[in-house]
Amino acid sequence: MPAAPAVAVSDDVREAVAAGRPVVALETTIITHGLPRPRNVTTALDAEQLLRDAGVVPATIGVVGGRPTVGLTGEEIERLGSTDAVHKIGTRDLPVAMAQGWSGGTTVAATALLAHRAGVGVFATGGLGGVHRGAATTFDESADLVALAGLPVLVVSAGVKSILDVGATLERLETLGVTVLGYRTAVFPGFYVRDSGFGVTDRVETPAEAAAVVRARDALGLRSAVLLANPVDAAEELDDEVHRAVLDGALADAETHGVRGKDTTPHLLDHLHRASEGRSLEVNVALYRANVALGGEVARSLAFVGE
Ligand code: PSU
Ligand code: MN
Repeated sequence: MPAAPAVAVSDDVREAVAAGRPVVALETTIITHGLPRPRNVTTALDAEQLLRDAGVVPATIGVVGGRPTVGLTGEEIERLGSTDAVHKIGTRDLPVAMAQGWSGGTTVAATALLAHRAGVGVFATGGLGGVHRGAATTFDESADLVALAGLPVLVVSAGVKSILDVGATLERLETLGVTVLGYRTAVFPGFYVRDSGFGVTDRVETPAEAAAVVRARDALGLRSAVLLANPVDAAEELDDEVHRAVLDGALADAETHGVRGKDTTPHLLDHLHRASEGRSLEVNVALYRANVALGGEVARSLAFVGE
């Protein structure tokens, strides 16, 4: 008997990939560790519906009972989003999760890997992980960056969060050969705000232009990701003063509590959501929806090639 495949792929996703129909991968750490309950589950299910309404197959990716799964069911998403006993699963955790039967949310890095394995080339998230402040001494740099260096996917994100060292993150993306495209902007977005204070040198104006960059990368045989940086809608961004105040508070709080390693990002996000009285949460949900919608458009654009 052949060994069971390491990655379970739902029939929906498998058939769409085989037929060349548009599919968008979605991560689950945003559900398990990024957003508070019950918004985490409603946001995840809304994202799937938004894609279906646009004629795109959603592939929400996570680990259930030790099984990396591409195309979770609604029930599985609800279960991941409502239990405490779930893990944050990065690339290096995947083999342990499989061997020890964990359930959990996959980070951008682990999700991109699983998406690529299943033949899904477009992935939408809220914000990418990056170089943390103080990384020069802590060496805390998200594994998302290294993952994107070696996986030929397109990731839509609202830049990286201002909790990070944005300048250092952009430098690392350049070193790692990740193509960074501003979507209708020459300014790198700062997640909660449209302007991180840093520029991007390359930009595209339409989903079709982003798709053209992906095709050129593939024609060249480059194995690195394209990061499509989509700024949050101007009407939705976080007020500048609120942003600065809660950000400083969050960083100080993490320092006081000696938060380290994989707990850092969830801790900072949770603090921001509470300190801004939910306003950062609304921004997070809004930009996530926008990124999912844009991912859907790029996936459609890529799928229509040669028809
Ligand atoms: N950005 C968000 N919400 C999140 C994350 C990023 O808006 O929940 C998650 C992603 O899954 C990302 C992870 O891959 O945080 C990065 O964690 P770390 O910094 O530990 O690599
Ligand atoms: Mn880290």
